[in-house]
Amino acid sequence: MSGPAEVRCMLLRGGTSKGAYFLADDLPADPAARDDLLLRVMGSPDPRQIDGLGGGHPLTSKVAVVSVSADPLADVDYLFLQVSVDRAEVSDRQNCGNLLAGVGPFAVERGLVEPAEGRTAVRIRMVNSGDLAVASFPTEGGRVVYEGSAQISGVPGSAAPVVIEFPRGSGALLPTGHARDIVADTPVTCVDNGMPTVLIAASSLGVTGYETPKDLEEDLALADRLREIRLAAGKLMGLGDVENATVPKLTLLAPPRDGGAVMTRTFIPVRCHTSIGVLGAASVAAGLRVEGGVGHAVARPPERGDRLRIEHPTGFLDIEAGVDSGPGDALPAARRTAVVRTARKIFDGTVFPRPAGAASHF
Ligand code: NQM
Repeated sequence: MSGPAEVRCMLLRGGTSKGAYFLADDLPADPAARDDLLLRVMGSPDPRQIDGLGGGHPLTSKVAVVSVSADPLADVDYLFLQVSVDRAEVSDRQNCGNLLAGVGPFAVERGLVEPAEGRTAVRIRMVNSGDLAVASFPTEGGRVVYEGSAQISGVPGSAAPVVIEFPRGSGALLPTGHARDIVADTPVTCVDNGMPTVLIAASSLGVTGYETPKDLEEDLALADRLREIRLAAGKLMGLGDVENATVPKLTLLAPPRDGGAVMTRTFIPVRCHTSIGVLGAASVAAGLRVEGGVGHAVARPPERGDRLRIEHPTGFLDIEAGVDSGPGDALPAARRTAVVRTARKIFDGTVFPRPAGAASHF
């Protein structure tokens, strides 16, 4: 499959991820041709992605495709694509709330959205799920302001805050219809507040939940158990066969250590996240509020208000996630979610993909 020999591309850090951002018009319209091109742009499949833009980890092997939206409720459409590092696979089966932080700035940079003086709000339709988000960030003199004093764990220094709000999503908060299920002999809560996630008490897997991501990744017995849980939970959640899918994520829960509501270790779904995804955190936060869920015995969410702090391997993520418990036996539903992220333009230019048909040894 051949494609363009060069493509206009912007690299941005979005939250705790880094990705290549494209205008949809700059990529092939045919999804198979587009995905083939993106694999060659990122340097996949190769554990080091040495011949492309990817950084050798799922968190740095991401793509955002942005276009003007036909939806009257949105300014732009954002399609997220996870480019596998060591397999020739590109997946559109999940959203990414971290790359989402760069979508508004990118839309202004490319002239899709007119910036306001002071602050610009961009309404974004997340094509992967059909859900909406509104991102607002500082703009001055027609330009995006990236410098600022907001700090997020997992990113050195500070930058301008990008405030992201998610109205109530279209899907069910509890996709299995239960607050708790037993999957592969393990109690779990399957939750989806923007990211299908399986919550598991770390103690029920024989780990503390305070281990480093590296130590957890090296625990092969744990990896087998998590795989078994993921495959079974995926079916129960209506996701079908998730053997090669990037969802559901699995989040191990432990009591908080630093004044937050809960400590987490999240598998995405094989590598262990160095922090936590935005929508992953939204799902954890909502899941902790579910009466009878596995989080109840482990977490200490504040009694009042929607805001809570999720601890993770490199710090914490503060998030507001409201859940309505629903009358009688009705299942709880997510109300609104909001989070602060930062983003930064790293380069803007032309990327030269590896030629089509070049053999890979991996
Ligand atoms: O949950 C990683 C990330 C993500 C996804 C992953 C994300 C989110 O941290 O919204 O952003 O879960 O694969 O970028």
